[in-house]
Amino acid sequence: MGLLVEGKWTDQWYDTKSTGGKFERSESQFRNWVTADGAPGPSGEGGFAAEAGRYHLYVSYACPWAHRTLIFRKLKGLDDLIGISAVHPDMLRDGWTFDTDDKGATGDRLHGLSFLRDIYTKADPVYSGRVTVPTLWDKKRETIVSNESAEIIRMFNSAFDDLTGNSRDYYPEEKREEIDAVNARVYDTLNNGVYKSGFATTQDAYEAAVGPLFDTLDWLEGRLSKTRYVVGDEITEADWRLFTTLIRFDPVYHVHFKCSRSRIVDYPNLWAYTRDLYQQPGVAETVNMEHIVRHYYYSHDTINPHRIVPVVQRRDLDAPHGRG
Ligand SMILES: N[C@@H](CCC(=O)N[C@@H](CS)C(=O)NCC(=O)O)C(=O)O
Repeated sequence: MGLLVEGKWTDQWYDTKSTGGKFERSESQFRNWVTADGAPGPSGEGGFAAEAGRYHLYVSYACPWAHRTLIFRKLKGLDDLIGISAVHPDMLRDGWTFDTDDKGATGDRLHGLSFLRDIYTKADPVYSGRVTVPTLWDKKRETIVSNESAEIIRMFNSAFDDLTGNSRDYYPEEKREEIDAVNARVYDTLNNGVYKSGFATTQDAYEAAVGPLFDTLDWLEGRLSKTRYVVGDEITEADWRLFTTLIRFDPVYHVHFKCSRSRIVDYPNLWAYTRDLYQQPGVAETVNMEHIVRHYYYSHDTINPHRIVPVVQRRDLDAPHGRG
């Protein structure tokens, strides 16, 4: 695992020395927006109009951030408009690769390149920073539109509606304030909280992450005892952002990232809710449990130096959820 420094690949792990053992995620750098007419979005520059076949999405099936974008692509009927390439689940010295010796790893369908970093240097030959999925590529301007999943899902939610005729809105105006508030807590303590727990290199940093993490799960369990979804009885963006962490929790985070106080199956509402979301049309096919399990245990040798991939318990995600 490494990063690009002025376009050159340097093999280095996350630096936690300068932060007292804490894992700090760096900000995504490509922040343009695809919009219906190409007008600029909330950040970056304009000129990225929604068009069928113009954009290509680079993902890892293992990654919870990329998973959000796969879900929105599916739910919003964008399969035929936006192609995808999926990286290999092992992320080692070269970072994400386009090796294809694993089922589900497609290679780079667009350019036939070897590494995801090649996509970044194609967009910016002197790019410095992490090379992450998801990455949304514009074939027309030959550049990266965005590598920020929270923004890519917002684009997918509305920018292509005129082309698909699918106007289901997962971020409705009247619920935005509440969705944003839930997202903020869930992001900090849970989506990113599992990483803060797992990558902490001091006891204090670990405990500072894992305490709030389980407080949030307890809080969500309470909310889900009252409403079917986290913000009312309709599915919103907040549910999908939560789902990609919940689905990885028991097989991966509970063990590998030491989020060990409880499992999701120990929470009746959260567990039924996870199945409810999993069973929504199109969602199951975005979940690749083989890549999820393989990626984490095999790639993070600082926390699992022998790269033993555990035999995990298989749960029946298709079991009736009894909600709604
Ligand atoms: N803020 C980004 C985070 C993406 C991210 O960190 N992806 C991970 C995979 S789960 C990655 O590609 N990591 C590679 C690295 O950090 O070098 C987003 O939400 O899109």
